[in-house]
Amino acid sequence: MDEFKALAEAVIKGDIKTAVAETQSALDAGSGARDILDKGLIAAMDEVGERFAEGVIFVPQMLRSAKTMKECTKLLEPLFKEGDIVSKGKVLIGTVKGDLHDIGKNLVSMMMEGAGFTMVDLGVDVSPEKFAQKTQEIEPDIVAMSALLSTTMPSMPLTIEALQKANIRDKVKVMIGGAPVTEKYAHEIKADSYASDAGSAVTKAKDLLGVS
Ligand code: B1M
Repeated sequence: MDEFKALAEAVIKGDIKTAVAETQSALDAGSGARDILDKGLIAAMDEVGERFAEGVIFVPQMLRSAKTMKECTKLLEPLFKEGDIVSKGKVLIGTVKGDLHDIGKNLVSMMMEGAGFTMVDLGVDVSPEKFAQKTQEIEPDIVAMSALLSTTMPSMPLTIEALQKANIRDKVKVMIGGAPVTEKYAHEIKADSYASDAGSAVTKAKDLLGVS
């Protein structure tokens, strides 16, 4: 985090103006978008999470940091585009029911779109029924679910169940991810794939569909 200390500190403080300026000056100085994201922004959000868990900061400060990160991410977004216009596949993505965390999901969506996938984003707090209904409607190749809370993870197998009930489970691949989610959990609930971060979500999605 040292290389991007001022940026990380601004994100932790929720100082949007400074954080955006620091992101821009890191880009101007030749830093890679991936490094800025991983070593600056995500590292800062991990610190925010730790401070929250320790009771040093509270929900409003977490929200402010989240808003700050989102503003910085806007500057990085164009740099994740691979410049490919042929769609690699359609992906329906959302954060599961009861869960309002969307930064990680948005990053996954942004990187997948940049890599050539067509993304349909259902937002946050998406119920199993909504995932199933939208899957029937838009016929995606992949249904991608994000969860950040251990209490909302059970909505993932419920969504798979809803796809089964609607007789469409075998028509789509299911990918899951989010901080508390693991590869083991993906096996347990019979998801087709798990990705630990936005970059590997792209690789895993390509593997699932057999595209390069
Ligand atoms: Co919340 N929160 N939060 N929060 N929050 C966590 C997740 C927590 C770990 C903090 C902590 O206690 N240390 C904790 C969860 C504990 C647990 O269940 N294990 C927690 C809690 C408890 C809560 C509340 C319950 C707090 C309260 O109200 N008392 C509440 C719940 C609200 C709800 O959802 N119903 C809550 C609320 C919030 C805010 C709204 C204030 C805000 C979210 C704002 C927003 O997203 N728009 C917030 C934030 C910001 C966080 C932390 C600090 C940061 C999350 C984040 O954006 N990280 C977080 C602590 C932490 O994660 N370290 C915390 C950066 C982001 C890039 O990473 O989302 O992990 P992440 O995404 C990664 C990977 O996980 C992966 O790729 C991404 C990029 O590499 N990934 C996927 C994600 N989805 C994927 C999907 C894929 C593949 C990969 O395939 C489909």
